Amino acid sequence: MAKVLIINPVVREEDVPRHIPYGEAMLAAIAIQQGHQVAVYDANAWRQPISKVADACKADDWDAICIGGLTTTYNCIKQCCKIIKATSPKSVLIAGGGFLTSMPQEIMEFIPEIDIGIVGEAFNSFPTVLKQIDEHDLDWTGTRGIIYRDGHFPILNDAVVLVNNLDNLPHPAWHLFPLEEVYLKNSSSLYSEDAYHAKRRIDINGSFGCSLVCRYCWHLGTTGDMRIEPNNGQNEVVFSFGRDIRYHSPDYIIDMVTVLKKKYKIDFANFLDENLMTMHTASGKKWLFEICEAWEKAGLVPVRGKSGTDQPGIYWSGTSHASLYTTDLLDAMYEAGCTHLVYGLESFDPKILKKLGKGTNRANNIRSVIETMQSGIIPVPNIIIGFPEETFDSIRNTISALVELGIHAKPHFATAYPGSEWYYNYKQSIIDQYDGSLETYIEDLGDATKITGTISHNFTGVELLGLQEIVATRNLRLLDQYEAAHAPRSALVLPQPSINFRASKH
Ligand code: B12
Ligand code: SF4
Repeated sequence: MAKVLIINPVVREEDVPRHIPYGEAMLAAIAIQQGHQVAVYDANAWRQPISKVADACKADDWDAICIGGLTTTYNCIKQCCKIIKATSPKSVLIAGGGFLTSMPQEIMEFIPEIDIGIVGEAFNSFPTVLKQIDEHDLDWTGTRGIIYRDGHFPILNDAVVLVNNLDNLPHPAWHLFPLEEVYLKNSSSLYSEDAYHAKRRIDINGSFGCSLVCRYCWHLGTTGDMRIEPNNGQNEVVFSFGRDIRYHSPDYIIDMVTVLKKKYKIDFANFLDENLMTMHTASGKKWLFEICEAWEKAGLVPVRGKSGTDQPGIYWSGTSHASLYTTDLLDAMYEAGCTHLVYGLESFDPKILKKLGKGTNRANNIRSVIETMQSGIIPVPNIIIGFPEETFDSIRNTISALVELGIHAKPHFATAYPGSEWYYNYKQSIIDQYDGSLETYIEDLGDATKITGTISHNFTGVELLGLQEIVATRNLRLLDQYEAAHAPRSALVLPQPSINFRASKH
C-alpha cells in the first residue's frame, strides 16, 4: 500500500493554531481505511521554520506527499511545494482544498511542482488517486475530480460524483494531529463565557454547504455548486447556485461527540458547518431539534455554571441565520448546551441586504441579536463595509443599528475571496489594482481585517480604512463632514461577467 505524507500548511500566522484541519483529518482516515500508511506533518500546529518540511519529506520514501487548504494558505503551500519537490522528487505531489479548487489552472501554473490537484470534494477522488499511485497506474485521463499535467499543460477532468450518504464516512483521524501538545491547549475562545472556560475543545462538522447565495461566500466546489465545462478547447470550473445540501444524521453526530468525549475528554464542540440554520431549514425544520434531543439522550448536556473538565457534559456552538432561526429552536439549543452562535449580519442597510443573497433584512438582523440574547445564547455578529453598493447612507444605516443594539463592531472589509461571485465578477478590476498580477493579489489575502483588492464602486481603500474607524467609533459627525467634502465621481471598479460563474442553479 502507499506511504502517504499529509502536510498541513500554516493558516492565520498571527494567532495560535486553534483548528484541527477537518478535511485533511477525514482524508487521512479514509486513506487509512483503504490500507495506506499515513503520516501528518502539521506545520500549522508546530509553527517551526519552513525548513522542517524538508525533514518530514526526507523521513521516509513517500509515494505521495499531499498539501492543501483555504486560499490564504497559498504562500505557505507554494513554499512547501518547492521544498517537497526538491527533497522528495519521486513522490507524487498532490494538492487540494479551496486554494486550488477556486482556480485550478492558475494554481497549476503558479506552482509548477504540483503533479495532481484534487478539485472539489476529495472523499472519492483522493482514495482513487492513492490507489492508482499504489498500483503504478499513472494514466490520469479517466480519473474524475482531478487536474493533472500532460507534459507541462494542465488537464482538468470531469467533476467527481459527490458522496451520497455522509454517514458512510469515517470519523476524522484526530490521533495523527498534535492534540495534547497544541490544539487542546488552545481550546478557549472569547465568544462566550463557557467558550472562554473551555479546556478541551475539538471542532466537528455536521453538514456540507448552505442553500443561500451570499455574493462573497463560496462552498468549495463540494456542495453541488461546481461544474466542469468545456471552453475554447479546455475544461473550466464553473460555479453556480446549484446546491446538493447534505447533512449527517443526528446519530452520526452524537456518536462522533461521544467518541470525542470518551477518547479525548472534550468539554466543548464547535460546529464548523457553514450554516446550521440553513441545514435545519433544508431538513424541514427537524435537524437541530433532533440533534438537541439526541444530545440530551446521550447524556451530553452540560450543567450550566460548571465548566472545564469537571463538566460532565459538552457545550457547543455554531453559526445561525437572522431570518431562519425561531425562538423555540434557540431555547432548545440553549437547553442542550449551545453557548454562542455566529451571525453574519454583514450590514443593516436595506439596499445592501437586498442585493447580498443572504435572504435577510434590517429588522430581522436587529431582532436576531435581541432574541438570541434572550434565549441565553450569545450572538456573535459579523459586520462588513466596502460592499460594491456602499454609500454614505448605507454606512449611516449600519451605525444607527449598532447604536440601537448597543453593539460596538470593527467591521471587516468586503473581500472577493476566490470562488465567490464577487471574485469572478470583479477579477479584472482586482488584477488591475495589483499591476496585472493575480498571484500578487492571492499572496496578499489574509483576514478581511486588512484592505486588499477593493470592490466598492464608491470608496477607495484609503477611504474604507477611515470609514472602518468611523463605524468602530460610531462617529456620525465625522461621517457627515466627510460626505460634505466628498465630490461625486464615476465608479471606481466595474463588475464583468465571467465564464467561471453563473448566477443560476445549473
Ligand atoms: C475552519 C475554517 C477556518 C479556520 C482554518 C481551518 C484550517 N485549519 O485550515 C480559520 C478559523 C483559521 C479560518 C479562517 C478564515 N477562513 Co475559513 N473556514 C473554515 C470552515 C468553517 C471549515 C473548514 C472545514 O474544515 N470544512 C470541512 C472540510 C471537510 O472541508 P474542507 O476543509 O474544504 O476539505 C475538503 C476539500 O476542500 C478537500 N481538501 C481540503 N484540504 C485538502 C488537502 C488535500 C491534500 C486534499 C487532497 C484535499 C483537501 O477535501 C476535503 C473533503 O472533500 C470553512 C467553511 C466550511 N464549513 O467548510 C471556512 C472557509 C474555508 N474559510 C474561508 C475564509 C474566507 C476564511 C477567512 C478568509 C475569513 C476571514 N474573513 O477572515 C479566514 C482566513 C484567515 C487567514 N488569515 O488565513 C472560506 C474559504 C474561501 C477560499 N477561497 O478559500 C470558507 C470556505 C468559508 C466560506 N464559505 O466562504 N477558516
Ligand atoms: S448564509 Fe453564510 S454560509 Fe450561507 S451563503 Fe451566506 S455566508 Fe455563505
